[in-house]
Amino acid sequence: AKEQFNWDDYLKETESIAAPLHCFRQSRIPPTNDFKVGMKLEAHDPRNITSVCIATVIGITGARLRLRLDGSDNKNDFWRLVDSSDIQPIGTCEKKGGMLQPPLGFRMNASSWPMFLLRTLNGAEMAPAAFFKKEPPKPVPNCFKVGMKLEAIDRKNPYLICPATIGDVKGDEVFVTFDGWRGAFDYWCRCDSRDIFPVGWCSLTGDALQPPGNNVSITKSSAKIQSSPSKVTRRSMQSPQKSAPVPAQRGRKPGRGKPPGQSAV
Ligand code: MLZ
Repeated sequence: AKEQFNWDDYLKETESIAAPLHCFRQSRIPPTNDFKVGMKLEAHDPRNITSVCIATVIGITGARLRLRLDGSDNKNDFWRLVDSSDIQPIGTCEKKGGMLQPPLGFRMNASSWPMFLLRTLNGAEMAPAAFFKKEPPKPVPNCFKVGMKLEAIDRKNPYLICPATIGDVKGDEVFVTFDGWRGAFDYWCRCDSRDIFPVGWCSLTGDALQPPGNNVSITKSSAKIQSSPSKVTRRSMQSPQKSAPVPAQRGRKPGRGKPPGQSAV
């Protein structure tokens, strides 16, 4: 059976430390997620953040919601924490004197928006205001340091939360590097991003933390060509910027496609 990823062991193996809780814009105890699939709410359109749209909860994962904008397609789902300031109860926009907007890429003619809005809200199950939690305050200075470990959303596969390492720090920004993926998924973000979490977050929310990249690929696809299995494990556990450059795929059979850990999907 595949070994389960364990932060305590991993931190020891990599001789690294977890980024302290106070570095993150996350509540110390993840907010409870009371939402149910099918409930509707207001959300900022991720592709057009000035407009507030109607969204439906399509899925629940840990402290996050998988959302789809009403009138949009099924190719642009997005995930938000229940304490995200991007979401609010239905009625909030109107109370503030705003108007609900059709999502970018509204499937119908723009002129049919008012009627669509009436129909989509008629008889809808609206998420109660108590389900929305207050967004935690911004951490004051950027206190991340290079080499610190964290859990981060893979922005190319936003349903995934993966073990990561701070690769660089510049002003208010941090470079998030995904362990075992050789840079393919890395990104810069603000230190107060809602996409990064302290070590242990997933085990508190019940999310499935992904194992580091090479760990899986190497043991699966090239175990036979490695001389020492213990070396495989140790290398796979190193953070990307610490790992020795990977030798040209020695002993790899030709025509097997990309080396492990580099596939984008
Ligand atoms: N489908 C992809 C997921 C990669 C996830 C990487 N996260 C940092 C793959 O398995 O290649």
